[in-house]
Amino acid sequence: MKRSQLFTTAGVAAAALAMAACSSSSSGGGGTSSSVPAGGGNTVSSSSSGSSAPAANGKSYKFSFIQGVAGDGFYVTMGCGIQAEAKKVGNISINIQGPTQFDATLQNPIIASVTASKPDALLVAPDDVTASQTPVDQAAAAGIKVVLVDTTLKDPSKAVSQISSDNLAGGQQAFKAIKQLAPQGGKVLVVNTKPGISTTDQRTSGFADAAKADSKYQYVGVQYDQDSASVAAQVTSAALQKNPDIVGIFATNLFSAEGAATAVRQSGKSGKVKIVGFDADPDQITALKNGTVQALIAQQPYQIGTDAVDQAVNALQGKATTKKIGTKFAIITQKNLNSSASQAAIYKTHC
Ligand code: T6T
Repeated sequence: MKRSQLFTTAGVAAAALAMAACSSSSSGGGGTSSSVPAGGGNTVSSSSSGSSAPAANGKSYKFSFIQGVAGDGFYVTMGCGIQAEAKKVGNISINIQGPTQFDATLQNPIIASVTASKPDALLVAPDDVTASQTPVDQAAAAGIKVVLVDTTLKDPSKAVSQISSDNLAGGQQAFKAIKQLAPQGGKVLVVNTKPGISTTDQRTSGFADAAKADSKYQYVGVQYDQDSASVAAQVTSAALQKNPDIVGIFATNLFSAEGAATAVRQSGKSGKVKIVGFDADPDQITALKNGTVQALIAQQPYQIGTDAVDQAVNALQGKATTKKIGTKFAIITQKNLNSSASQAAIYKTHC
């Protein structure tokens, strides 16, 4: 897999922000023309077949990808990587489904029905570290090769591989970014999805621990938005009313960042309250351009997708797998936004 050199590791991310230079990324090669259409019911699904080129061992495979939530640019982009890699390997059909909300009670029945359909591999972003454990374990017990993409479980041992960003480090880097944007210090807030999502919990911990350890800053806690931009806007507005002297907000994912940006703009504090958001979908990029958001930490969902296919194929062919793969971040700022690398790091709305 190609990994752009412009992708920064967490360790150099803050320095990259300070320079506001080319710390951004490419999300890899182009995707297939297949897309994930919005559908009715509580799932969104699509299928696409790979090319007719045979897999290395001459077999054809059926893969399922279950997103954390449908209609999220992060998982759409991951699906593009999955489909492109499946096409490259050949003879792999891909079925993509996701719940309409980031909620294990909606996702678990999808995992169960996919398990019943007996795919060769299940690439899944579990919605809850605890509540998703049983259905994912049942898939593995049924002989399906499970790859955890993005989120993880309390016990990930049944998976042949898990692939994600280093989310704890991501939260720490977000605090460093806030420090550079608001060097005078002051109150800082986290806007997060909901407890139990491994990724955003880790980002929050990374940020909170770093903020609490710095006496110039006062951590005013976390507000939960249920992975909804409108709830994120409401809770951010309320927090800004309660603490009008907040200097920085870390929004732990795409919808949190969109909602936090709306609230800061509506309060007339754009540019005064600094926002660092995880992820980089087109709406977040608009907020960055408008000056409501100062920095976006883009992940590599496309890369996670291509790596996941490769790990599943390795497992199916009896080859060694890599138990844990960490993908990188890119920091996008107004200054580097127009670079081709930053443009390539923006999440896709379709493949
Ligand atoms: O930030 C990503 C993903 O890493 C997280 O697990 C859930 O939220 C996103 O999908 C963005 O909305």
